[in-house]
Formats: sequence, structure tokens, C-alpha cells
Amino acid sequence: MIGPFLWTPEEAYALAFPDSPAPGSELRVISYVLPQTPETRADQRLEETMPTERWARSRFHGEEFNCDLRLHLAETLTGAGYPSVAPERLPGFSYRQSERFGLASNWSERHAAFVAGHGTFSLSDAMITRWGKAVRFGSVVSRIDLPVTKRVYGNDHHAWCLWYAKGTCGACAKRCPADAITTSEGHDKQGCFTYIKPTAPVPRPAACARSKSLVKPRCHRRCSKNVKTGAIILVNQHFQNIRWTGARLVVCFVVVALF
Ligand code: B12
Ligand code: SF4
Repeated sequence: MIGPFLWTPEEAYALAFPDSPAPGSELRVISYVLPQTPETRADQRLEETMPTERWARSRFHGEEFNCDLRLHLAETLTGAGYPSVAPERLPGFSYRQSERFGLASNWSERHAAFVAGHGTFSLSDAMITRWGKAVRFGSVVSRIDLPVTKRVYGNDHHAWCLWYAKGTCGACAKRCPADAITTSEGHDKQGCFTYIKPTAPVPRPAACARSKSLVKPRCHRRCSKNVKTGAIILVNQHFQNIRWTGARLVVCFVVVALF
């Protein structure tokens, strides 16, 4: 659907462990969510065209932290006897041009999150989770036998977006400062990218050798009004507050998915 360049968990694992590849059935994808704090969301709500400082810091330092967290998780599991890899941190991680979806990376944190039961895609393309959209994701592929989390939304990849589910809302389209979201066309990735690029006032972190930008997205407050707080289906919980060079992210649930 995306293109042959998109890694399967099996392919990503084989790149990290070329001498001992494993079949997909022996692998699990562990996906976690890092929600923005209520303070950051409150600040961000007041902005019209640019990101608030808290948002910008968590966009930059928070993702630096996320990069380290991916590696830390993979290394800790590997050290415990469960060979693991963080696909986003592989040297081969890159962006390509998907015929159908335009700019696309070869590992999608959101596909992992969707399959793991964290949430669904939306009109703005962002993923709506139980904690809203103002989150970042990370994932590792591990050769470990963990139970698989059940998705409360089944296979409906738009279930938690009010526009797709009920034809209502559309708040993100009204709020987008770049007019890059419309109810007829969805998310204009190029328009979004063009707006975001010059709003990157800081150099990208060395730890994350990829393009990083600071932007004020429109719809990162909790917008999933139709999300039901159902049974907790998560296999592991890490409630921990982390301060990282001025940025605070709350490390939340780790969910296991079987692709
Ligand atoms: C490239 C990239 C960008 C680019 C392009 C954005 C874009 N929307 O393509 C730029 C620089 C513009 C960007 C901006 C931002 N990004 Co960005 N970005 C990425 C990155 C590195 C790769 C995305 C990608 O190409 N994935 C590959 C494609 C194939 O998958 P996808 O986009 O996840 O999924 C798409 C398709 O599969 C499609 N789809 C269509 N049909 C179907 C059917 C099914 C069944 C499924 C499952 C999916 C699906 O839906 C998706 C939307 O296009 C990811 C990290 C990662 N490795 O995943 C972060 C990521 C997507 N970004 C993220 C964030 C937070 C942002 C910003 C808010 C950053 C900021 N300024 O603070 C903005 C928001 C812009 C926006 N409205 O999308 C988060 C997403 C959080 C969320 N709630 O969704 C991610 C996951 C980073 C992270 N570590 O958490 N980003
Ligand atoms: S703001 Fe409304 S229409 Fe936009 S993604 Fe969220 S629920 Fe969907």
C-alpha cells in the first residue's frame, strides 16, 4: 500500500541481526506513547501560527529523549536475552516518495502504534490516542514471546476521528495555520511541510540524524471526543515523569503488537 521500501518488522530485525534473522511469528513490536503534558497543551491552545516554547522544546529535546529511549529499550531487552532493534535508529532509516502517500519514511511509528491498539489515524493524518494527538511514539522489534494486545477499534484505521466516524467536527481543518487540512482532501503533506520547514529555529540534534523541525500544529490538543475509555488492555505500564532540558514528557504505556 505504501511502497516496497516500507520495512516489515521481520526486515528491520534482519537488518540488525543479519546472522540470525527470525520469522515474523517469533517477533513482537513494542510500541509506546509519550503524551505532552497538560501545561504544554494549555500553552499551545493559545497560539495561532507558531509553536509555543514548551511545544518547541519537547519537539526538539523530547524527540532527542525519544531517540535515546528507543535505543535504551532495545539495548535493555537485548541485554536480557531478547534481541531487539529500534527500526527508527537503524542506519538505513530514511524517507522515500510513496506513489500514493507522497513523502514517507521506511518505518512508521504510527503503523506500529495503530497495530498495537494505541489509536487511529485522522483527517489531519495525525494519530488520535487515548491521550489525544499531542503525543510522540516510539517502537522496538523484539524476539520475545509476549501476549499481543487486542485493538478495541478492530481494523478501522479512522475509527477515532469524528470526521471519518460521524461526519462532524473538522476542527483541525479550521485551525490549521497553513490551510493544509481540508475536509475534502484531508492532509496536504507538501503544504504542511512547506509551512513547517522555516519554523525550525534550532539545529537538529546529533543524536537524531534526521530532519527535525519546530512547528505549531493546529490540532494537538485532545480532540478524540469519541474515544471511549475502555478496559486497560496494555501489558506493561511505565508511569514516570521525566525532565529533559526543560521539556517534560510523561512516559506512558507500552503496548505489544503482533504484525
Ligand atoms: C516525515 C515525518 C514528518 C514530515 C511529514 C509529515 C507527514 N504527515 O507525512 C513533517 C516534517 C512535515 C512532519 C511534521 C510533523 N510531525 Co512528523 N513525522 C514524520 C516521520 C519521521 C515519518 C512519517 C512517515 O512518512 N511515515 C511513513 C508513512 C507511510 O506512515 P504514516 O505517515 O505513519 O501513515 C500514513 C499512511 O499509512 C496513511 N494511511 C492511509 N491509509 C491507511 C490505511 C491503514 C490501514 C493504515 C494503518 C494507515 C493508512 O495514514 C498515515 C498518514 O499519511 C514520523 C516518525 C515515523 N518514523 O513514523 C513522524 C511523526 C509522524 N510526526 C509526528 C509529529 C508529532 C509531527 C509534528 C506535530 C511535529 C511538530 N511540529 O511538533 C508535525 C505535524 C504535521 C502533521 N500534521 O502531520 C509524530 C506523530 C504524532 C501523531 N499523533 O500522529 C511522529 C509519529 C513522530 C513520533 N516519533 O511520534 N513529520
Ligand atoms: S479535530 Fe476533529 S476532524 Fe480533526 S482529526 Fe480531530 S476528531 Fe478528526
